Formats: sequence, C-alpha cells, structure tokens
Amino acid sequence: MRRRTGGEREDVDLRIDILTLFPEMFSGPFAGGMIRKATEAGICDLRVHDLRDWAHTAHRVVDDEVFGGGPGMVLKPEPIVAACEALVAKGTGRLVYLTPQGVPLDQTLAGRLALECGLVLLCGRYEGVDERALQILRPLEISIGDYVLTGGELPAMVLVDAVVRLLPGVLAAGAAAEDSFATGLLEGPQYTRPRVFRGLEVPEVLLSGDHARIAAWRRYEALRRTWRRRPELLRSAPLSAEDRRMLRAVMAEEPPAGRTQP
Ligand code: 6SD
Repeated sequence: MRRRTGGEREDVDLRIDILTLFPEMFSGPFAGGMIRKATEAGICDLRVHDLRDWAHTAHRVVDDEVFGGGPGMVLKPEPIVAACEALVAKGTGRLVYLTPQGVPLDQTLAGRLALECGLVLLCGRYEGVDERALQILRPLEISIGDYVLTGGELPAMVLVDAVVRLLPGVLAAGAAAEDSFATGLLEGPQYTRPRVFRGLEVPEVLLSGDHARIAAWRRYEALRRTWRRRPELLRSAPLSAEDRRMLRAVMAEEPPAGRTQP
C-alpha cells in the first residue's frame, strides 16, 4: 500500500471511482486487455457508479432545464455534490471533471495522476454540470483534446488507459520509459518477422545483434520522426550532446514537413 492518509484501507496501488449516467458504457473497455490484467493483479480497483443512485427524487431525476433559456438540460448540483463528496471521502481520491474547458491531458499529467492513491472521475452529459457544483467541489478539470464530445465517459476511459498503464507492474519493466512523449520525442519505426514483406526489408542494423548500433539507430529515427512531424517537441525534449549532433544530421537531411492544409 502506498501513501494513503486516511479513509478506507486499500491494498491496490490506485483506486478509480467513475461517476456517470451511463455505467454500462464502461463494461466493454474495462473487461479486457491491460485494464483487466491490472485489476486482476490487484494493481488498480475500478468502480463505476450510477449518478442516479444519488438522485433525491423518486424518479431519480438528475437533470433540469437551463436557467435563462436555451436548448438542452444541465446536471443538477445536489446529486453531483452528494456523490462526489461521498466518493472522495471513501477513496481519499482526487476529483477530476472531464471537460473541453480543462487543462490538456498529456503524458506529464498522466504521470502525475498515476502517483495519486485515488481518482474520482466525474463524467458530464447534456449541457454540462451546474456551475455551483464545480464551485463547491473544485475538481481538477481535464480535457482530452480540442473537440467536443457528447459526454465525459470517453474522456474518462482515455484518462484511465493513459494512467493505469503507468502503474508499476502493469507493463513490462521499462516499457513505459520508452513511450513516445515519455522521452520527449516521437517513437521511431518498429518491425517484426518476416524479414522481407512485399519486397520491403527490415533495416539491416536491427538484425545485426549490435546493441549499441541499434540504440543509436533508434534514437536517430526518433529524432528524425519528431523533426518531421512534431518539430515543436524538440524545444522541450531533453537532448544530450550526441542527440544534438544527430539532430543536426537529421536537419541537414530533410527540412521540416510543415503542416498540410486541411
Ligand atoms: C457534457 C461533456 C464532458 C461533454 C469533452 C471533453 C473533451 N475533451 N471534449 N469533450 C466533454 C466532456 C464533452 O459533458
């Protein structure tokens, strides 16, 4: 058990509570792959809750019309505040609200969230959540990108995937350290058998067994791809003197691709 300052004792690394009007959406994505393995291994504990369980009316109503007029419905503050307060207290977790108005999710933020003991993910629907609920709860507001979805469920799934794979024991040792973005660079190309496919050969260096040469080739290809596709990443990537020498060679080889017009 890691840093846990109070609340329920848990023997998992990370407890994630998800609050949603559509709990069934999560059964597919969480039933297989890496997330299932992490759950079965006792690394994370994922629980999905129906917001309607906190509704204070017999008909389990959790939404209402927008004050001031306009289309759509807004999620009422009472069930949201009651649910979030109950879940945050249980898991000693940090509350996150998925919204296009939030801070962008990136690899650094995913890494920080993976250090928490508990996360409570609030998924909005319709026109969003009554502002007073957010004023009272002060969640960390996170966006998965500059496009508008119909609810917070898909962003919550994206966040869970990005965070859970970083928990110790989920991936093969060292795998996450090699990720695109973890190194500050895009990853270069990868190959598997067959050695020749439709006349295209696997680069000879990868078959050489010379680990130093292979590592240098991979670094060069990562620099090349980053320069071509996301040159702005090179400004903040940690680069060694040898990386800078390679980068000069990459830049001499080809100009940046630039963004293609839509
Ligand atoms: C109404 C929501 C919640 C609607 C969203 C988040 C991002 N990055 N795009 N769209 C979103 C979240 C949309 O509830």
